[in-house]
Amino acid sequence: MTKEFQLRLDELTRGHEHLIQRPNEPLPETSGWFQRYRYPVLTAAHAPLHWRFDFDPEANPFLLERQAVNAAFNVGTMEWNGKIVLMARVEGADRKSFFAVAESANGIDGFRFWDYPVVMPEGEEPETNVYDMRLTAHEDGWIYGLFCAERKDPSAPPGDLSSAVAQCGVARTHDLKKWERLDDLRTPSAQQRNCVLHPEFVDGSYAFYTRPQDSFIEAGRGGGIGWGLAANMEHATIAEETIIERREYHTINEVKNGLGPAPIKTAKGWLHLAHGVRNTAAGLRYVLYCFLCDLAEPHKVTAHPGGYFLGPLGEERVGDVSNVAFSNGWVVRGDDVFIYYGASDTRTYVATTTVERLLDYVLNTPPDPLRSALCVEQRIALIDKNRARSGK
Ligand code: M1P
Repeated sequence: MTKEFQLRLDELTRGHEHLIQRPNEPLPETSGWFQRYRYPVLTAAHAPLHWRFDFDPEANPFLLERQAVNAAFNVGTMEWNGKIVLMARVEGADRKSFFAVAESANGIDGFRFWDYPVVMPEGEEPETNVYDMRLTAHEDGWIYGLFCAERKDPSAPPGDLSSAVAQCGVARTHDLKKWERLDDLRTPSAQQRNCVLHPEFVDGSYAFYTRPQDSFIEAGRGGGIGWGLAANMEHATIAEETIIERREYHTINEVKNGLGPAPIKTAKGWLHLAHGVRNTAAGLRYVLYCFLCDLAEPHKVTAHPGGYFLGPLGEERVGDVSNVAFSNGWVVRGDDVFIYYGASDTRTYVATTTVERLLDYVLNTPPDPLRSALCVEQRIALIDKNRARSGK
C-alpha cells in the first residue's frame, strides 16, 4: 500500500465519520406545525465506504470509487430495538434502487447504515427496480414491506425504453434482514404505486390503501387514494377498489396523490400523511398533506385541512427530481412524531412534531373551499375574529 493510498483512505474514513456524527440543528419555524432541521438525516454520502470502494491497493491503486451511490431517499420507517430505523431507497449511480436499513438512537442525527443492504428475493417475474417501501407492523405478528416493483412495459413499441409497469411488491419479515417475498398485490387497476397496508384487520380481512393509475406516470382515471380488502397476504387480491380520498381540480393534489406511511392510531381517528402533486409551468410540485379517518371505519375521511402541511423548502427543492417532498415513513415515540421525507428524490430530512399538535392541525385547519372568493371569506372570518378579540 502506498503512502498516498493510506492518506486517501484516512481522509475518506474521517470525512464519512464526521458526516455521520454531525449534530443536526433545529431551524426557525413559524407555523407551529412541526420542527424542521438544517441537515438531511440520510444522503448518498452516508452509504458505507465499503459498499463503494474496493480497499485492495493491488486492485484499486488510486482508491477510486467502484460502485457509486447516487441518492438515499423515500424511507419506510419503524422503531426497532429502541432505535429508529429507516428502510431507505438507495439508488446506485446505475439508477437501480435497492433497500437498506439505517438506524439512529435519537431519530434526528447519527443515522448509520447496517453492514449489508437488504437482499429482497425476486418474485416469479423479476422486476427491474424496487423502491419506496412502506413498513407495517401488522397485528398478525409480521412486519410487511409494500413497495413499488417496476418492470419494462411488454407492450411498449420497439425503441421505447422508458415505458414501464408499476405494481405493488409485497414481502414480510420478522427481523428486517431475512425477507419472504409474496405475490404482488392484485387489484382491478392497470398499475399501482404508493400502496400501504393498514396495521389492523378490518372485518377479518387485510386492508390496503392503493393508488390506482392508468399508466406508469399518469394517474389518469385513477381518482385518488383507494381502499380495498384482501382475504390473505400470500396471494393478496383486492376485488373491489373504492376511492376514499379524491383528487380535486386546482388543489395541491390535482394531478396525483398517494398515501405516505401507514396511519397513526389516535383517540380521535386514524391520522394520515399523504403526498399531493400539482402542475406548474416549471413541472410537477410534490407536497405533503394530512387527513383523519374514522377509527371504526378507516375508509371514511372525517377531517381534511385545506392546503399542504409540508412543502419542499430551500435546498430541499433541488435534486434529481426538483420540487418534491415525499414521505413514506413516520415514527411515534410517546407523543412525539418523527416525519421522514425525501427531498427532490435525492436525500432524506426529518421534521418533528407531536400527535397532539397534528390532531389540532387536522381538526382545526379549515378545509379547502375550492374557490378564491370562498378562500377570502374564510380569511376574513379569521381577521374579524382576531380584531374582535383585540378590540381593533
Ligand atoms: O419523482 C417524484 C415521486 O414520483 C413517484 O411518486 P408518484 O407515483 O406519486 O408520482 C415515485 O416514483 C416517488 O418515488 C417519487 O419520489
